[in-house]
Amino acid sequence: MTLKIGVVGVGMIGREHIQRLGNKLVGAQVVALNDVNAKQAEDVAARLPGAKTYSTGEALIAASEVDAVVVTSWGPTHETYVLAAIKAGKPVFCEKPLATTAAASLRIVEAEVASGRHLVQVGFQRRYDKGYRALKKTINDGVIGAPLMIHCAHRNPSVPEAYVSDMAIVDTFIHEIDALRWLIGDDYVSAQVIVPRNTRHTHAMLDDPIIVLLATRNGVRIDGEVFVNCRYGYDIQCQVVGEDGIASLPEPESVPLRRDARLSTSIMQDWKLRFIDSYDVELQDWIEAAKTGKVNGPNAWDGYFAAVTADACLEAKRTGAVIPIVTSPRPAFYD
Ligand code: NAD
Ligand code: ISE
Repeated sequence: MTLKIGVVGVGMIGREHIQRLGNKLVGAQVVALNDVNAKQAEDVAARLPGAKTYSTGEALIAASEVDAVVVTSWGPTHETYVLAAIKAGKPVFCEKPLATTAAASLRIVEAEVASGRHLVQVGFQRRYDKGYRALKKTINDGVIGAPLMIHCAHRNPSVPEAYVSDMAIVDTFIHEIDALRWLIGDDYVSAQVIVPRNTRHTHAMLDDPIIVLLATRNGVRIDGEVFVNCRYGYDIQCQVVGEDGIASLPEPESVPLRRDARLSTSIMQDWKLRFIDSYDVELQDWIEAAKTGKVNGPNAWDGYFAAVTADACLEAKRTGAVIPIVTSPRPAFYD
C-alpha cells in the first residue's frame, strides 16, 4: 500500500521532506500541498507530478485522497493542524516543536488520548541518528555504569537576524531536551539557565551563548551549552559520564588530513547535513508505522514533555531561578 501524504508548509524543511519522500524513501507519495504562501505551494506542486494544492491546511487534512499528514509549517501553526489531523483520524508527522507552549502540547495529548488511536509523531530526528543510537546502546548495555552527568553543546556557526533569545531554547536546545531524555530514559525535574558574557557576534535581541542546567529524577545533572554564533562550524557534542567510564557521541565521519605541517579533520558548517541520514530513517520508519496504526518514534507525550521543559527553561532564564519541571500525569495510553 502506498501512503498518500499531504504536506502543510512547504518552506525549507517541508521541501526537503517532500524530496526525500519522493526520491529516497519507499511506500509513500506526496499528493497534496498547502502553504499560507500559495504561490510557493503552486511552485512546488508544479515540480511534483500527481500533487495538487489546497487553499487551507484544514481542507488538505480533510481531503479523502490524503491518508496521512506531514506538518512542516511555522511552529505556532502546529497545534491547529495536528488537532485537525487527530480529528480526521489521520497519522500526522509534525516537525518539532509539537506546539510552541506546554498548554498547546497538552491539548494535543488530550485529543490523541480521547481519539483512542496513536496518530502523532514529532520530528525529533536525533533519536534516529546512528551516533546517538550507538551511544544509547553503550549506556543501555551498562558499559559505563549508571550515568551521572552529561556535558553537551549545540553550536551553530551563525543564525539569521530574526533569530532571537527564546529560540535558543524552543528551536535549538529543544533537540537536546528530547534526545537526552530518550538517551538515558529519565525525566527532568528542574531547569536553570546561566547567561555568560555575550559574544561580540550576537545582537541586542539574542543572549549568546547560554548554559542550560537540567536535573533528572534519578539525580543525573546535565549542562548544555547553546552557542549559535560560534563561528567555526555546526558542532553537536554529547559526553555521558558514568560510574565506570565516559561515552561520547561519535564525531561525524571526516577524512583525517596531513598537510602543510598540520593534522586536521573538517567540521560541518550546515546543520542540514549533520543529521541528513537520520531524517531519512525517521520518515521511513514513520511511513511504515503509520500504515499499521502505530507510532514508534517520539510521540505526543514526548513533544509535550519537551514543551514543559522548554517553558521551564524560559522561565529559568527570565528569573535566574531553578524552576521545577512539572507535567500533568502521564496517561497509560503512552505506556
Ligand atoms: P520555513 O519558514 O522555511 O517554512 C515554514 C513554511 O510554513 C513557510 O513556507 C510558511 O509560508 C509556511 N506557513 C506559515 N504559516 C502557515 C500556515 N498557517 N499554514 C500553512 N503554511 C504556513 O521554516 P522551516 O525551517 O522549514 O521550519 C518549519 C518547521 O520545521 C519549524 O517548526 C521548525 O522548527 C522545524 N524544523 C525542524 C528541523 C529539524 O531538524 N527537525 C530543522 C528545521 C526546521
Ligand atoms: C534548527 O531549527 C533545527 O531544528 C536544527 O536541527 C538545529 O540543529 C538547528 O540548530 C536549529 O536552528
